[in-house]
Amino acid sequence: MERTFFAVKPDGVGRGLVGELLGRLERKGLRLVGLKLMQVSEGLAREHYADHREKPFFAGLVSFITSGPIVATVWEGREAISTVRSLMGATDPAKAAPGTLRGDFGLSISANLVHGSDSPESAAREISLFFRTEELVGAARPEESWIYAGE
Ligand code: 3AN
Repeated sequence: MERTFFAVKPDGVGRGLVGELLGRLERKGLRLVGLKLMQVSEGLAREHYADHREKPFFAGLVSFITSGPIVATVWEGREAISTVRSLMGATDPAKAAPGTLRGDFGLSISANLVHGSDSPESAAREISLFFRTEELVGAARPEESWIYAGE
């Protein structure tokens, strides 16, 4: 069982796509264990995107993610990290396959709707940046495993 961090960015919230985007993960069979609508501070944004601080688009990343509310979530399931990444589609929505979140709903590379952790290390780091332990609920309940695909 694995956990991953997933966020609907300000463009997804602003366009009214929260239900659609989270619904795709729910219908895949992932279990929602953390959820909050929040305004990201500049400090949190810089920490979240620390790996990108040398990139030319770093300032744009920080200003975009702080430009409006995001929906921060944590999901649990078998191979949750790679499963969410494949549901998201390629970073550039113009190249993302139809059927993926970015392939179906996006076109801009900077306003690309969603973020998902790309490794176990980034998942652990991002979950703890955005959530306190007590805000996460729903540790695996084997007796309900028939509800959730892949457990
Ligand atoms: P992903 O979000 O698919 O993990 P990363 O980690 O390579 O992609 O990039 C982080 C974020 O930086 C992307 N979600 C996107 O918003 C932004 N980004 C990536 N490449 C570019 C680029 N060439 N120009 C502008 N923004 C970019």
